[in-house]
Amino acid sequence: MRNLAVRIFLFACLFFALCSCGKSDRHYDFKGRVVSKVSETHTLVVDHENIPGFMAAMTMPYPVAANVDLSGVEAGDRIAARVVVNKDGDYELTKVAVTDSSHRQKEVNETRQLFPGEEIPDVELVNQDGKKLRLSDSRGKTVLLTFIYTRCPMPTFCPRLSSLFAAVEKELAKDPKEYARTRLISVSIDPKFDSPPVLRKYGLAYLNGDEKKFEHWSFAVPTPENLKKLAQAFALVYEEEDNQIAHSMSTVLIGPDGRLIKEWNVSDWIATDAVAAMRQVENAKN
Ligand SMILES: [Cu+2]
Repeated sequence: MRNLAVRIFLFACLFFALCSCGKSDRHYDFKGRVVSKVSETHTLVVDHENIPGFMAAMTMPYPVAANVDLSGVEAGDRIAARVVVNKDGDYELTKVAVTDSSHRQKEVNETRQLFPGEEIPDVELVNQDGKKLRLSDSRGKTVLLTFIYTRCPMPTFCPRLSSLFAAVEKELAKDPKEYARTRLISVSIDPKFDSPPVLRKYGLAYLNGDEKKFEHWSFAVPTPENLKKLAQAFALVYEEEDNQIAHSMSTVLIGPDGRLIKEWNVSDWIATDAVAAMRQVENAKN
């Protein structure tokens, strides 16, 4: 869904860039529903109607002009807004008026796909030692998290992701400071089969048998309900069929503040990409 939206969005941007050369700022008034408010970045994620001349109907994040007060706007609100687009194609909302707040969400923590900058759901999992692990336990660390299942027979899927993680693990271990500031988590999408002992055995194969490294790289399994929450948040699709699990891939980078930074939906990234992205987070912090 989102990939399609992003593609349409990029196409719209390109189209806009091509036909907007030399023109001055343009503005469009539209209506929509606030999916989420990201206060830190002063951004609204809006599910909006078609905006003729600018953007097809879709859900996407909009930066909001600094002088617009968002304290009275919450997820679920229907809004009327104005988007101003400058000649470079940059855009922001300059007017935001709540037209209907009766659908305002009381539960801010509803699960749905996250955008960068949003807080990840703090679900509980059980790690390879049978101990409880919460995603919030990693606050203060930069976390690379992916989804796997131990029985996965597709070389370019889970085995590939776990090999990539092993390479990232090795690279991070070269610098003790970096190692201390980072964590890796492989989340099983197979709660039925991937018990802690199964995960432990699987993990050791990627850690050269060094069980001390589980402190840095956890293999954890959620309950089916919690898995559903995580999968929604990270746009992961999985379905059991014929004793296997057909699934998409999602690897996410989570900042020390527990917010989503970046995601990869394929396995064509290489370990150095992830390590570079993790270092960038650390550098930004200092
Ligand atoms: Cu797999």
